[in-house]
Amino acid sequence: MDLLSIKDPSFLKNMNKQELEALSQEIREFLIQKLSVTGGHIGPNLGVVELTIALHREFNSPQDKFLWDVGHQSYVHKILTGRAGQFDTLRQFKGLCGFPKMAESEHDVWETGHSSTSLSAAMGMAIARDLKKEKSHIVPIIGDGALTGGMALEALNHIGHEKKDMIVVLNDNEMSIAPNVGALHNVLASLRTAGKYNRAKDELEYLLKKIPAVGGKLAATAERVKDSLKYLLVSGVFFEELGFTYLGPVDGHSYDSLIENIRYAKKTKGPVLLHVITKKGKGFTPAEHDTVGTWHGTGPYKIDTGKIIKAVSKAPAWSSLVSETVRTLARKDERIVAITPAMPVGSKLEGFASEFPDRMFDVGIAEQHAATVAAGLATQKMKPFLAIYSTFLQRAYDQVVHDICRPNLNVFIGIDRAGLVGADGETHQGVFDISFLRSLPNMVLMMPKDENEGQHMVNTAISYDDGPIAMRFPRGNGLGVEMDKELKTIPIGSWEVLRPGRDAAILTFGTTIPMALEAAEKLEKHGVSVQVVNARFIKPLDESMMHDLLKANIPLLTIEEAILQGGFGSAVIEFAHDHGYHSAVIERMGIPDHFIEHGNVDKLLEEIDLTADQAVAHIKKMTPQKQKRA
Ligand SMILES: Cc1ncc(C[n+]2csc(CCOP(=O)(O)OP(=O)(O)O)c2C)c(N)n1
Repeated sequence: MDLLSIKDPSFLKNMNKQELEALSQEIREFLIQKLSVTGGHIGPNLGVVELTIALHREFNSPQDKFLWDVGHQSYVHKILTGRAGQFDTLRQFKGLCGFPKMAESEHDVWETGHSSTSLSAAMGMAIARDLKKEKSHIVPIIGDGALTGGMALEALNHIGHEKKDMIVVLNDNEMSIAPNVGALHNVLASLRTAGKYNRAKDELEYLLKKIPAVGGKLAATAERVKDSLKYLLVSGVFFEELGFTYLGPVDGHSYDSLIENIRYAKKTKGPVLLHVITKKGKGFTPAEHDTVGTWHGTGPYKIDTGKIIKAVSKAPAWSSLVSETVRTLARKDERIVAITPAMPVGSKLEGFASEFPDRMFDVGIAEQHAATVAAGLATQKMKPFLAIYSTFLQRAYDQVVHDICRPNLNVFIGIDRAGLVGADGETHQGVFDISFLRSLPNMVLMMPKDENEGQHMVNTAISYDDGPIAMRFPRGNGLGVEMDKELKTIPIGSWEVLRPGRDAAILTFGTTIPMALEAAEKLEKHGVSVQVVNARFIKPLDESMMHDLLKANIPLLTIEEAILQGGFGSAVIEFAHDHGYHSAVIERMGIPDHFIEHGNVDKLLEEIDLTADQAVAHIKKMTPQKQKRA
């Protein structure tokens, strides 16, 4: 069938098994082809083709509500809800979002990007439904990886207690991005192999019902029999003990099995956990055989060879630079321990893990736990390196405040993907960490201008023993600069002048330094001499340089690839104000007060006026007398 002609999922109701299977095949071919050009989350989506089709066939969306946890596996749902025609624009500026988006479709009832939120949101929706006396099925779909997140476990606890009607679909493919980890993973493994438990329970119930006039005593015995059967047949009864009816394991690629179990779940009162076994990457050999996580989300690739097309860069990836420098230091310092919340591949910790398997911990999607594990290690005079993406650090804020900063513990937080990240969009932009960390007592926050300074900063962080220290670094690769052989330490709170100038100064750090240098170059041609400062410590500021600049009474422009409120520019203004420089002329460039959507980073920077030309315009405005002279 023509996938582009799909307006809504109602057509599925009349399809027989053969037609559903043919449709699955077409959707797989469509995804493999489209994503080979745009890139995207190919593995997770190929795994849920039958599951998504079966759900849309058996429920009535949007009255029945699907909540896609993380949301990276919602492409099939997007196709079935009339968005196939937009796949050429997937994850591009103004194009189809890679995650559920309420503005895109009435079928997207919950927005995600960060994991493990679907069950809590589903609970809120179930409470609202019941208070309003409405009828609908609420169906969160959560992966075995996302289930390890603390929020999901908090929600299971609450849902089981309240006994709300809800069908939790557990999409178990044994993978997070990397292979899933943890004790819960073992619970699922035992359920997967328990096989026929649910059917056996059904059969027993059927038999019991056939016995006429079951008296109280017999019924009680029957309950006990059921209970012991449960223990007999299932090595882990985790979900039933939590108050859920456990259904499964269900073959997530068999329509017979899926439809039968979904129908049974719909009839069951109270919360149901439908345990569906799927294969990530199903139908595309390289993705199906992926044991590392390469095909979880990729850039464009060649379909015939399965080769991922990557821009070649001679410069190291920032994540590698940081993790490999920590690894080098770990050879000499046995106290160094690395922690990742489910991102060993993205954080390029594979090398560290293979060399120091006892000192590397993938804790699952558990950022809060990761931060406090780091704090616990630090109390014992170990040197924890918490490798975490800026966006996911948001989830561990209280742990950073309460467990790390307050007791002033020596934790090194490597803040990866700081700044705009591009295609993943609103939910993943790393633009808030400056504001939320700058306000914390004891925190040192820095960002290097290039990978050479980056390696020295890692060394600085590991040698620092006065409390928490964080280094932000961007997504992607360094600049390709020459690397010093010897690691140095950088004095805390020290900035450097990259280019001298008399008439104005630009204070910036990290990725926006080239923009500042370009602006200074252009302004030179207009007769304006602009100093460019590498303000590599965002906290503490270089107070002596700040005083010098403010005493010189030249206009200052701050530039940051981060949200303006409470950011670096705010720190500079606060400093000037607090030290009585009331006539100081300071302007700020950064991310305005709204969430930044998906798209190519350069395009996004242009959209929000974060460009060298805008810096030129700011400085020109602040130096009118120089313009006349020029
Ligand atoms: C809070 C948070 N931490 C980390 C991530 C990064 N992340 C995205 S998908 C994913 C794995 C999810 O695994 P699972 O739920 O099993 O889904 P699958 O991809 O296997 O279908 C991770 C760790 C995230 N999205 N949110």
